[in-house]
Amino acid sequence: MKTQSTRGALRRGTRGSLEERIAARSATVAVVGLGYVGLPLLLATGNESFPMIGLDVDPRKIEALAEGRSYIGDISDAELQTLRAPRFSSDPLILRDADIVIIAVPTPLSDGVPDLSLVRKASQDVASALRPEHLVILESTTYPGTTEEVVRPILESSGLTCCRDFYLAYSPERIDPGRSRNFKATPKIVSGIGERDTKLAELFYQQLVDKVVLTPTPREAEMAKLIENTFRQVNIALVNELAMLAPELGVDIWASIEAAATKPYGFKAFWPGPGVGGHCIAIDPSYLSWRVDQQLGFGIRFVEHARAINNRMPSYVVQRIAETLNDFGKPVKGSKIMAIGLAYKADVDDVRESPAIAILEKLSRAGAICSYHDPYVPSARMLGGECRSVPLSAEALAEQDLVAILTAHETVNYAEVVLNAPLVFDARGVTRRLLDAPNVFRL
Ligand code: SAJ
Repeated sequence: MKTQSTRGALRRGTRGSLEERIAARSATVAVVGLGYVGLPLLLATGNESFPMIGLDVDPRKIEALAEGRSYIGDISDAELQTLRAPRFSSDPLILRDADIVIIAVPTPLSDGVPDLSLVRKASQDVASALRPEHLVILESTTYPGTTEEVVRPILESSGLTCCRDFYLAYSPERIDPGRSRNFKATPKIVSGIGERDTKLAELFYQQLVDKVVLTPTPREAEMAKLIENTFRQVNIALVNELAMLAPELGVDIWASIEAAATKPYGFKAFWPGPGVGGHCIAIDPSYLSWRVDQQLGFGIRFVEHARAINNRMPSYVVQRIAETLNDFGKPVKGSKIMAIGLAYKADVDDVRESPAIAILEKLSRAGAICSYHDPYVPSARMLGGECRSVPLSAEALAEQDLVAILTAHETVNYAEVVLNAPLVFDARGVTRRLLDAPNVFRL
């Protein structure tokens, strides 16, 4: 147990070992990449009294943070302003002042192939400032082998040796955008290249979360994250495929899933939708399938089929909307169609990979006159320009030919939508509890 005098000495900057500085929370923590993962992580370290450094290549982010302005929906300006003297910069050399450096940059797909360019760039930035006793942790979602085969060599290009001069670990992010899930209560998977690498990373995360889970090597930790998100992608695809078959079987898929969800064990409900957006579920499973294909020469058919099903949903929803209008003697061409919800999932402002945008683009190309209402998305670049969210009113709804519910934001009054819109196509099942109105059609 650290005596008060030791803690005091460590706080006053007496060096002590890295272990001692982590336990005393005097170790300076730098986060590279201040997006929806990095900023909450920086906040969590600041809340546990670690001195913090935030590094990002985007000067606008650095400027906003320096002024105490948050650009992440889940983090308020007030929370940012509680941080004790954080340092923000776009200059990698600031990392020399850190003891722990965490890389939390995006890992997108480029033409369907994993793109580790941002991880490589961040690793090079860290290598340029690497010094003995640095602990480097990768949090970005990636395929098994990345920490060891991609990050480690770049860091060792500094001339320092992993597990001897500096330490390297992997810990997948578990930030859940749009739901302010308790960071501390979410178990953290951790694994280092060597024994001390693991112990240092474990000790660090023990200061932030209630439960740290170790895996034998970083590969299992990298794989665990992909399993988590592939599980979601495959199960979402399953209910989407069943939703496309259900009408032919005369089945209300929503009622069937609701009934199945009463099973108290061995089942988790997933719900059909207009497609899978966001930068986790739509992307992460492809890292796994690509890696398997790269190493074994074949992809994971489950993942590839699931991706194909989910990617087909926007076209399927457009087809259903066209059929609904047709049943009422209205062609898509010239019809006024308003989308309720543009964000990729409920109660977030993020439109990346949003199926709602794909659907509006398709309808617009078919000649529909498209608009949208989204309380979280005031404007969006689509339909060949900048579109603004239309305020929701009885008049705005009544003048549509059809309203398509594409994101299930909690704050929207769906009864009002059903009452005033001539036709409603509900791709999120939010009208299930409403009166069975003759103008409502569901996925
Ligand atoms: N979706 C469905 N049906 C479902 C669930 C989701 O169509 O039953 C759609 C959503 O509308 C969205 C997409 O899939 O377009 C992804 O939704 P998501 O709920 O998985 O949300 P994400 O992409 O923000 O996933 C994140 C992930 N967190 C991390 O990767 C750290 C995921 O692991 C979390 O489980 C998820 O949040 C969560 O639980 O909200």
